[in-house]
Amino acid sequence: MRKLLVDPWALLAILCLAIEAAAPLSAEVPPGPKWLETAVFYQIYPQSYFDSNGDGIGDLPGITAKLDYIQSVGCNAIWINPIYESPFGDAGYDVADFFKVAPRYGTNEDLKNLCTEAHKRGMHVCLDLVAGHTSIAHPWFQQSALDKPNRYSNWYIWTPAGESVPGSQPFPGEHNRSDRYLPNFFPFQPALNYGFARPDPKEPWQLPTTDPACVAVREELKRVMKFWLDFCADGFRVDMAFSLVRNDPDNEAIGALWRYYRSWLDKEYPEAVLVSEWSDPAVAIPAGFHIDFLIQIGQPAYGILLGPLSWPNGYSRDPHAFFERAGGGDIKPFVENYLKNYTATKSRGYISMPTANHDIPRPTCGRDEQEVRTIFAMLLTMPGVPFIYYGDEIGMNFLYPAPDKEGGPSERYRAVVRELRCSGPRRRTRAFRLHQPKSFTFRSIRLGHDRMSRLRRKIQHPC
Ligand SMILES: [Ca+2]
Repeated sequence: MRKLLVDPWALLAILCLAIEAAAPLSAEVPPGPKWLETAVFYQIYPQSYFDSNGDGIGDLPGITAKLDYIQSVGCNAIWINPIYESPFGDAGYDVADFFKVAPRYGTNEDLKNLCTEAHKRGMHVCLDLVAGHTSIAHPWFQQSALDKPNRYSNWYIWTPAGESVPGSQPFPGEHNRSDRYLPNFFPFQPALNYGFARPDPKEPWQLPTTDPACVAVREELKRVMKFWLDFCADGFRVDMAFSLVRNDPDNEAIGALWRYYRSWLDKEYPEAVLVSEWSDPAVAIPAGFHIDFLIQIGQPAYGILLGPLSWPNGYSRDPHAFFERAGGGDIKPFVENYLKNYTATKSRGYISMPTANHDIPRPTCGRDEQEVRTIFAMLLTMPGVPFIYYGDEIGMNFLYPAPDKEGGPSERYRAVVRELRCSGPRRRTRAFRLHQPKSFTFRSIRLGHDRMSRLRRKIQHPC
């Protein structure tokens, strides 16, 4: 058996030398707000962070109460997963009102207070921007689904009822159109219509990106960003940022769309940042993002390194990851891919590899403390902006199996549709609120103050 703690460090040293060769000390600092150069983010999944009122769900006052703690870890920025009004079929990634904080998390004023307290401490607050879709409970979609044409009819992508378009969904209801809509992920997340880069002339339902409806959607997203930036936010992490424009094989139209937003931000909000869930830095950063996550989707780099979706099997993992004690992985494809992306983007933006996120098991899954410390030493000293998934700073375990409270596709969808069938249009929003879980529990295992102190030192003094 190969020894884990020899090969990784040797190869890490080789990687560092390669990065240094690719980026001499005189390398240009990427454009963007100055605060990004020293930012260390703390990602918070709000429902299972600190619960200030004891109702079983984490909330915004709870995050505010923990700002000193977050700062003590060495973090000076936070990204909060979606906090907007939602039926919570997908943990808030099914937004029903982009301009309102979900009552279970508090109020808009609670968010403003959180930002104020963060700014007092020199910290920054980024929100989650769910740009590509809404909930079927969103008023835009409910209007769009009506038989009678209206302003919102083409804000979503509707395919003819008699045409078999992969993935299209019916939306039953007494006054609803017979067309089918295209979801962006789960069926209850209809895709907003930013248009098709290359619409098929034989398919008139495929609108070009210049169609007035698509332009209206584009401008509405800008209005959402402006609302929160004026309110208190310092930027956004953009959910599925790659997904907005359809049939865009060269990424030209999606790149143009995000460059449009970035140009506007640079002019009106130069201190604001855009972080993409794209996992293709060579595309996302030229498209205008300050930071792109290199994660478990898209390119295989992060998967080769951590195998976040691989399963532990004794000292090995299936499929293999580089960070496994049995040493069955191979770091070369990661190094090649990382250097290719880094070389292409180092003067334009940042590549960030988080310790974990809300979509993958924590790195403690199937690993011991030595292994996790080795992983964090690498992730927190690589170029780019560090992102620490809440709880990783205390070595929180990954609990499996755990009950699935939010995020299931089929059962949840049926429940939501059932509710819509039973509700008149004016009652629908209230009906969706009833779907919020009554409680949310999250067990954590704190592994000791000494580990947290070591990690804190590593963050504050990475060299
Ligand atoms: Ca609470």
